[in-house]
Amino acid sequence: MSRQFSVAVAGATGAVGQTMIRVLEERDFPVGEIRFLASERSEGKELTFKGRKVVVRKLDHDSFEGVDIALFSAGGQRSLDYAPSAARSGAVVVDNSSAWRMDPDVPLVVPEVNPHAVAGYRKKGIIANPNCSTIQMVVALKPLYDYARIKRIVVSTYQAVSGTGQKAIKELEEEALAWADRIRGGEKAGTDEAYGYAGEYEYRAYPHQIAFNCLPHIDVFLDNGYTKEEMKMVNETRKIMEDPDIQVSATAVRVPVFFSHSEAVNVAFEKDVTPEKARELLGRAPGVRVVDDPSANVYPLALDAEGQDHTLVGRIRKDISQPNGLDFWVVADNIRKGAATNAVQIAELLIREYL
Ligand code: NAP
Ligand code: 12T
Repeated sequence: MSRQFSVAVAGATGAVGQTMIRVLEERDFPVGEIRFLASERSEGKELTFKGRKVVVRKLDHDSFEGVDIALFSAGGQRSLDYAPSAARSGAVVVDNSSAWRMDPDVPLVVPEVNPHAVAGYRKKGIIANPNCSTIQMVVALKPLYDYARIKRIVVSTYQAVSGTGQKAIKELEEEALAWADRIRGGEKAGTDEAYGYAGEYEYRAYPHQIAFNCLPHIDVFLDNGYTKEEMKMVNETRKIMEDPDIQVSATAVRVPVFFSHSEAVNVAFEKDVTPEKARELLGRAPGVRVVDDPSANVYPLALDAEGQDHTLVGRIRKDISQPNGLDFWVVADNIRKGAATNAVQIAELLIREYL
């Protein structure tokens, strides 16, 4: 029988953790023992893995004895506090938070783009999973980069609330249901009373109502006027593509969508890439599906990407404003390819090539 691995999931009760568990099952990852870890709030709760009940334990420094692979998605602070303990216990950590991504001794990996970087896990015992918005963008850019190099990227994101976790999913649901109640209760559509909360509601996940709104604000604002989410797209793209000269400017926007991030991407290449060439390159790129027949109303949609693992690319067209430019639209499930699936793919690469 081929080798089986002891796997721990830290943050098992969360939006990403729950999906990670389902992805391990679906992909038939060779799991021997499984450990589910979360906060003390979840201690004793029962989750299932392949039909068996597994009791959730409290994440602690001694949680990783005998663990081969520790998948972390319990927030950046928990990654900073506990990933080194897990590594010291002999586990290889695949971390979903932003805590370790820019550490020069931690590889930042998208298996379709820089699988060789996994080897760097030996330095700290930690591999970082990139930000969801970065992952889907570099999956689409890699085949184009290999053909024509990239000088500059201008990207605007339309990000789902699930990226913020379970409380934000609930918040959008509650805001939408409250709106429906007000409309049914006779509030006139189009009035502030029907669409907004007019101060009666305490926002928890975001500083403003997210239902029927767009918030140009994801993660915290930095001194340069960008948000941390936007700067992740700049710095992580350079690290994953191994090209510090790529210029990136990003605007990250939260939209009232439950699952899947969409992105409008504008790229300046070093040489011309026709839309036909781009469709050909993307058509045979791993992890990509070209969905691009606008005359039949066919283009990537968040609802179509939801629940699957491909990065969908469409609306591919020549940028009329500059030489060697392309515009396109990229959509992927932020919880699957943007987090859980990418992390499990990294673990698969690790056990296949290194453990
Ligand atoms: P979530 O739904 O809020 O879940 C948070 C998880 O962390 C829960 O399992 C929670 O356990 C656990 N947790 C919180 N505080 C803890 C503590 N003190 N000790 C142990 N466990 C604790 O959030 P999520 O969306 O799953 O996100 C979780 C992490 O993944 C975050 O670090 C986030 O940055 C990262 N993430 C990454 C990407 C990406 O781009 N790759 C995308 C989304 C999220 P309880 O249920 O017990 O509270
Ligand atoms: N703030 O992994 O709010 O760095 O959508 C991912 C998603 C951070 C991250 C979000 C975030 C990350 C979000």
